[in-house]
Amino acid sequence: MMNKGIVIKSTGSRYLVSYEEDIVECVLRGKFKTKGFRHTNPIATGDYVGFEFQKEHNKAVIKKIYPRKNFLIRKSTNLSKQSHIIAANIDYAFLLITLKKPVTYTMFIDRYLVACEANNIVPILVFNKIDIYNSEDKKVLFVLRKIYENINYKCVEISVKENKNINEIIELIEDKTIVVSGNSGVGKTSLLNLLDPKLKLKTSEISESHEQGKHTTTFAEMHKIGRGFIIDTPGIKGFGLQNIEKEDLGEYFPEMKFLKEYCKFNNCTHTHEPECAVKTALENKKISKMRYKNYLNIFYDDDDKHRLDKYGI
Ligand SMILES: Nc1nc2c(ncn2[C@@H]2O[C@H](COP(=O)(O)OP(=O)(O)O)[C@@H](O)[C@H]2O)c(=O)[nH]1
Ligand SMILES: [Mg+2]
Ligand SMILES: [Zn+2]
Repeated sequence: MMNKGIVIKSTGSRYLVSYEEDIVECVLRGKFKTKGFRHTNPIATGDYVGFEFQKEHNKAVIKKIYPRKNFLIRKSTNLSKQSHIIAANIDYAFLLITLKKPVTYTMFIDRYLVACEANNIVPILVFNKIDIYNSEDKKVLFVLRKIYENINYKCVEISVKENKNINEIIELIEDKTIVVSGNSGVGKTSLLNLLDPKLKLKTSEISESHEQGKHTTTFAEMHKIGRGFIIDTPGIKGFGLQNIEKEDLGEYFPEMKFLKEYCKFNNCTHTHEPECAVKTALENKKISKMRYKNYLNIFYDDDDKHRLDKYGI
């Protein structure tokens, strides 16, 4: 009989599958076909799989992988053109943002949002460390929230340190699969530890380059939080931006997407074209200038791999 579970950890050939209240160790047997994919891992964390128990207790074999609704991918750096799936079937991507210690730049936020839109993942902006914000920071936070809420991105303000508004996070998690991203030091690991003190994951202020280096060899692991799952992502490098055509970039900025039909040219890129509805909206202050600047930055610098690396995308 086939059972359906969700892969919470994959370590090469063995998979830990969450099934009802148990964790079942599964293996893959024989050749496993993943049509149209050239990934180093045929099954990823977050995959729903069908498996059968074997005679030996607590051993099981994966027989089926269910279609993915989305996935986060990391390109291999070697020449094999293979890629590694970090996580699959993500309901929400929490982007942890801090206005200080460290500063999260809006360029980073907007690149991340574009990557989410392009990969069919719903992002949620989680502003952390509100305990250290002075009145000036709070003003900035207010303005930022307004910009992003106006284009329908959900925003939450929390303090992991002072346990503020964590109930909002818990309500969002519910029975969902969530990835947590953000610059090094914004509190990703601290949040996970707060949500489940049993985890006792190591927090630190390690440098970004060190963190990226460390993560290139490890696999993403999901943690069960209530009925949901949460993944502390090993970086979001290669999270899809390089596959976006310039002409399509506007599709991933919601405020531009909806205006495009009013531009003179139906393939308007909102850059050099006349009678552009996006530019009119900018002049009338209907859309955010900051977002438009970031749009131009992505539009013109997309080929610059080093710059993308700098942003960790
Ligand atoms: N003041 C303050 N510090 C925090 C908060 N959340 C995390 N930190 C601290 O920020 C540092 C980095 O946290 P960590 O969880 O390792 O960040 P990560 O790199 O995103 O996993 C640690 O020293 C945490 O104690 C918060 O809400 N307020
Ligand atoms: Mg961490
Ligand atoms: Zn236009």
